[in-house]
Amino acid sequence: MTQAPTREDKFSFGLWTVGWQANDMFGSASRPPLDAVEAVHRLSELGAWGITFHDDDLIPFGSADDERERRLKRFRAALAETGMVVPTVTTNLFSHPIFKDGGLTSNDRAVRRFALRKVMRNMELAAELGASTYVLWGGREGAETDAAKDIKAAMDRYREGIDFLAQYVLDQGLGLRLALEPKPNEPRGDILLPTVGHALAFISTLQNHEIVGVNPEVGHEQMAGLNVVHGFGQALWQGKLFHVDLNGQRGPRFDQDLVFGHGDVLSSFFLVDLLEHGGYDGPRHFDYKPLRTENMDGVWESAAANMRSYLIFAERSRAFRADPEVQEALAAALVPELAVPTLNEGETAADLLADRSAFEDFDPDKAAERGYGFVRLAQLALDHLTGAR
Ligand code: GLT
Ligand code: MN
Ligand code: MN
Repeated sequence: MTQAPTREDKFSFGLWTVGWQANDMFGSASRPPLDAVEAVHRLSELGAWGITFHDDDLIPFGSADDERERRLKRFRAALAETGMVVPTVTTNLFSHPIFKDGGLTSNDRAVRRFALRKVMRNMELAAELGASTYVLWGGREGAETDAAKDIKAAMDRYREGIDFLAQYVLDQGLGLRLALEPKPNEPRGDILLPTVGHALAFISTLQNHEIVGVNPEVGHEQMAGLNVVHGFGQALWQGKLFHVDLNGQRGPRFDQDLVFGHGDVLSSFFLVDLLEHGGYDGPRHFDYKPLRTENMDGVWESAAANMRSYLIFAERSRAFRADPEVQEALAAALVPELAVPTLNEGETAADLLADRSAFEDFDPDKAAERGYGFVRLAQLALDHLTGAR
């Protein structure tokens, strides 16, 4: 039986997820607005540990200072009452029409300056609430026509913006790390930094690259037809997996933001296996949209479903790894051997050239006869995942 979620599981939710009123391209809202205070209480009751938000989720764009304070006071009280934490905060640089051509990479310089100020202001709030990660999703940083955007200039401005914000964090001692969230398209026709790979390459060009990493989202990588486990895995390997957005997606199409596990089940299983056993210790953050068909009961049902899916996969992954037959199959498939360096310690090119067994006496045809047994392993995984074992 899968355990109920606890704080130790570090499950967190965006306020914009359970709070989504389900207004889409073709229809108006199907649910009432959700008070942030209620969201904190309900998520806490369900066993979540943290809540995250965009500035505008909590304090509507353009609110006067006293209104801002009033809302923050209620929110802080709800956190104090429940013990819920705010591990991560982000900025909305995509809803207001001012950002229709982007925030940090808008062609309009005044918009870029306004965007920086909006992020800086919210970073201070993030630090004050104890957050350690600041997510930047550049949903409007992009274009529909290549005639409209000088990509090299846009990358210069993106780098200028992120480096400036990272420097601000360092100068002010805000204690935040920045996590860039890739997405290939939607709402823009094409978005800059479309995949984990693009984002990692971009980060390596930054002055302040140490405090900048990625916040990959399951569905966004799958929209680009990519393997999520590989993307998250490489980010982890590079020490750049600062945060994760877990959800579900069925292949390359519009951003579905399904409940985690309700998309590609097998990939979700291996992703949880990676997070649980690969050294990731950050929040398990869900960024999904409760289906438009659901009323508020369904919203809470769906929030619980994300955590339940994760815990099921974690439990199945432990069972998979503990199974002696799996261990034997892993060994037969030489999975552990990949951890052995290809060269001996201190071995030089001359040493390798002198090793006749590596080449002159090596029989490629004989070696090619071996089967790796990967299908057996894949089936063992499926057996465990489905509870057949
Ligand atoms: C928006 C987007 C998400 C991002 C959020 C952070 S906002 O809902 O679809 O993937 O994570 O800005
Ligand atoms: Mn996301
Ligand atoms: Mn998404």
